[in-house]
Amino acid sequence: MGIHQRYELASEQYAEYGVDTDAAIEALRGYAISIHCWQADDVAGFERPGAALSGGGIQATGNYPGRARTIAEARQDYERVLTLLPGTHRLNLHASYGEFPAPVERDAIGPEQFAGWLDWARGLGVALDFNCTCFSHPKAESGFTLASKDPAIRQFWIEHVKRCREIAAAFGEAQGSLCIHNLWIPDGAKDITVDRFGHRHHLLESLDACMAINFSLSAMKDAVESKLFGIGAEWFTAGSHEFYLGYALSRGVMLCFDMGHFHPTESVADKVSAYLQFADELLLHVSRPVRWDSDHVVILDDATRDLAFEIVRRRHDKTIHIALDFFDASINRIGAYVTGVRATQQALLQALLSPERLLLELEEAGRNFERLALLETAKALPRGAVWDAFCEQENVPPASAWVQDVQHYERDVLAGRG
Ligand code: RNT
Ligand code: ZN
Repeated sequence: MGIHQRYELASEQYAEYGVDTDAAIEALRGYAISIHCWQADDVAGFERPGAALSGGGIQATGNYPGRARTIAEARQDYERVLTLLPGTHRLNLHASYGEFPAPVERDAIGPEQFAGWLDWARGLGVALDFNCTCFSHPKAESGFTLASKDPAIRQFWIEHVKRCREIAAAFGEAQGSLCIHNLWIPDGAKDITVDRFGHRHHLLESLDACMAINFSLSAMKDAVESKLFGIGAEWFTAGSHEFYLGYALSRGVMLCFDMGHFHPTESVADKVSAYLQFADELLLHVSRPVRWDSDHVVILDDATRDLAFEIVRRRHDKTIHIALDFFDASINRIGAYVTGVRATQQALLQALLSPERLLLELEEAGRNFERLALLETAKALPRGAVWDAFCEQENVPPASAWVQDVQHYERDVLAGRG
């Protein structure tokens, strides 16, 4: 049976539960996902030849062939990824991915090093987001950057973040679409830290110094990303959830929830409606922590699905920005990207196809068994047919066909990369 026929049948089935599949597809089209640049090259960046992820408490494990070694290769990969994704998405750049024909220190970078990215992205109709890079650098080796006790180290990173905010603002102006600048720092310590207050107070003051300049809020907005622990920073992490929760709410910047940055049994989905009682906007790093903040490729698991429901159910005056954050170096990286973005979209689709009106009626009537039963029934409705119809409308391969395309790319392009 063809995609169209399967879709017609699925539509009828959903209609029995009061769900309009055309409307769900239309809504899904509206969700832009900010695709992280760092899966293509294992978070190495292109600051200098042979750059690699070092320190920072994060790790890309695996050695699958085909890693992008240059900006040209990375762009080639992103372009291929985009051909396999329905919808219009964004690219999330890190400061260490600039174009540096000659070395430029991180406290001296500017929009110049990213003009090529902007041109390239404009050509593809893709908007950019941005991140400062406070790791993989000699001045981060102590484990502390903005929360360091050394004023010279703090000053260096403050200057870097200021430069990055300026780059984000330049992106936003040029692309006519808000650029989010997300700040994550690795600051923390392996073992019992006596002066937690001192480090956190430095972090607070550093952040205020970073944020001193106000840019147009239609060009750029700031987000701050909390974390529970890092490798080698198991005991103390300065930028914890409570720290940034307080910072975001008191300074009017966005909070970023990364799904890997909480205790393993905590639900990030549950945090969304709590936080949005006090703020209008937040950023998500959709990721898959496996036993730790492992940044496995996002799949359609319960955590991703629960989060998607919260995104779809948000109140209309609230904004949730969706970004991805995973880096698996052990599998085909183009396949990793497409799997992760499609899984996130499929989670959103599942939420958009949920019989919400009926569920709410049952809930409000106290019919909790019936609510549970309907939730279970809805899981078995044929959303795959709706997904394939969406892919077809968007001229990208359906679920059954994109893997082959990635295999061809591996054979024709990736295999030639040393
Ligand atoms: C690290 C944070 C952060 C990074 C990227 C590369 O734990 O999740 O978002 O993954 O900046
Ligand atoms: Zn993250």
